[in-house]
Amino acid sequence: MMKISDYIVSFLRNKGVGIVFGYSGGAITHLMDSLSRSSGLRFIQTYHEQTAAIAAEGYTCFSGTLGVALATSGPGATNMITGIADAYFDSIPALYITGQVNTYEYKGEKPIRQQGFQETDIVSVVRPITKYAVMVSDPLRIRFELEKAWSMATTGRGGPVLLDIPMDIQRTEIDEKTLFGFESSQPSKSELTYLDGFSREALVSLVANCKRPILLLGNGVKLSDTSIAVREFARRYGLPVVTSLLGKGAFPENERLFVGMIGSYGNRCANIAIANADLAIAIGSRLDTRQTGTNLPSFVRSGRVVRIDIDESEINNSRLINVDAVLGDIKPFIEELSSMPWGNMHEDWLCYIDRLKREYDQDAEVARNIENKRPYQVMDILNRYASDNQIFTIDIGQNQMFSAQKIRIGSEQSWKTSGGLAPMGFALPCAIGAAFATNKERPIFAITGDGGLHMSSQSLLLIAQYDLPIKIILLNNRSLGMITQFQDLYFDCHKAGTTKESGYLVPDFRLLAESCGLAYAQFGDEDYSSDERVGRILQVNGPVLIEFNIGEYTVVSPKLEVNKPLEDLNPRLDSDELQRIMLIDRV
Ligand SMILES: Cc1ncc(C[n+]2csc(CCOP(=O)(O)OP(=O)(O)O)c2C)c(N)n1
Ligand SMILES: [Mg+2]
Repeated sequence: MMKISDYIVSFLRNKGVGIVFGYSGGAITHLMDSLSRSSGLRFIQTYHEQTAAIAAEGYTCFSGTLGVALATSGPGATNMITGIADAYFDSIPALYITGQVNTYEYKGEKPIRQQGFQETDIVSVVRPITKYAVMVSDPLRIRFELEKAWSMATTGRGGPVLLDIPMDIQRTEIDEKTLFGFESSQPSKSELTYLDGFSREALVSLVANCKRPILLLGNGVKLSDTSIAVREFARRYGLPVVTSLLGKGAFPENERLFVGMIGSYGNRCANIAIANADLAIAIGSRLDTRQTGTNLPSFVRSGRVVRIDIDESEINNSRLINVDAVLGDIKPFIEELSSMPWGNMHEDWLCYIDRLKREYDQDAEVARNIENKRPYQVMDILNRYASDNQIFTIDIGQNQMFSAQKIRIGSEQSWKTSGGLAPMGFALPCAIGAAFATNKERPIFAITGDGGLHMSSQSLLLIAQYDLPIKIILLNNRSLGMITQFQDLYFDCHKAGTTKESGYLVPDFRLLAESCGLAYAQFGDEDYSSDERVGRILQVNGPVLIEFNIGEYTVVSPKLEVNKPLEDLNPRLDSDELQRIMLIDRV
């Protein structure tokens, strides 16, 4: 006989999980007790359930197994929602376990709000943001539900799952031999399906006739672990590469073929390149508005977009009209593409890309359009001092876009940020998950703004407590910069809740760091263009919070305004200059 909470622990251990993140509470005490008595599985108390939920995502991305986070019923469970939603929108498998009141206390179908203390129907709450969520109210189903949840999280397009386990179920003694398992009814698909009249022959013809091909790499490339295959394919045929915000890192960004990140805050050279392409192969990217802009005809202006995606619903939701789609896994698609007649290296096109990069890469952009260069100079320093296997985790706001536009991810480095939900306070918990997943062996830069750091301040203690190899890079502009830039553009510079004058303050981060026993360094309001002192601190072992005062007025450039063509980013190029750099007519 075995207690169910012990059974759950042994299930997780057998799946290779080494760490469980979470926060205690009455309804989860049995599982916590089992965890703390187990060997080979460590519980990390995260000081906030949101930290646990996001750390689980970071753990998944760097561990090869699933991140697991647990919380008690009611407030513990609701505090995890932000992380769960984030995992859902960015397709990250993770297992969330919540405690629940005893089954005999649960209100069930009664038309009341609550019966047990801290009872909350978390399963109904998270249903739209999970791939699978269920309350385990029959002890005999525990094995089935664990296996089913694990399978749902990891097959097809990944995502979070939640098991809600009442206290009396956690403490039930069961005979393992009486438990039944889960058999996945979905056979894993390896064949490709060409959709809506598109065919392999049609793709061959596009490939054979294109003159300006480009690859657009999305999150799916990284999630499916196909970066290496995609890189080899791109190099073999000399195909230029752009990425989405989440696809960054799928291709080494210091190679000639890499053009940049596209989208609303894309590198100007990359947006112009994809506007001029005549064949864009979009791999594992859902082509959302932040990538294509809202002026859809400007996305691959006179050519076709061929997309491969694992999620048919995403394909059916396409807003672009020049798209052909293939449903299936990336690996066989790359194999198929590799066998097609790509012809010669497209040397004219590559020379054009070289020119775009020379004239419109982020260095050129900053030199030309940015007055306060400090945030971008910090990025230069990080590029200079990053280790070959550096992990970058990035928060939300201007700091995210400074990083995305300027950080150059090398072939063994990793980039992780949030795309769909984009919750402030993401970078530190994600870095914590990554640090535990990599056994503290890879150095991490966690880049954040003042607002995001304040929101995730519980993480500071955790980082110090476990001596995690995380350098927190704080870009402090004493404002919610991303929103002030929006207010400047659309509200006549009127600020509301985003600056000191409009009611937004920042704490003294030195005191905050010191109160957590975390090393701290500050760089004042100055030019960081060649700062070796920063480099020295970045190279010291162990965690540190490095605060950069970057001035209160910071601007991300370029930025695409609503309804503007993709290549016509703000600040806008003079129309003659823009037409001169375009290969095709803009009308
Ligand atoms: C939890 C949450 N609340 C609100 C927002 C909306 N939002 C997006 S960026 C931003 C400002 C971020 O400020 P800060 O962290 O200081 O970064 P900065 O833009 O100044 O670099 C806000 C409020 C959000 N993304 N997440
Ligand atoms: Mg800020």
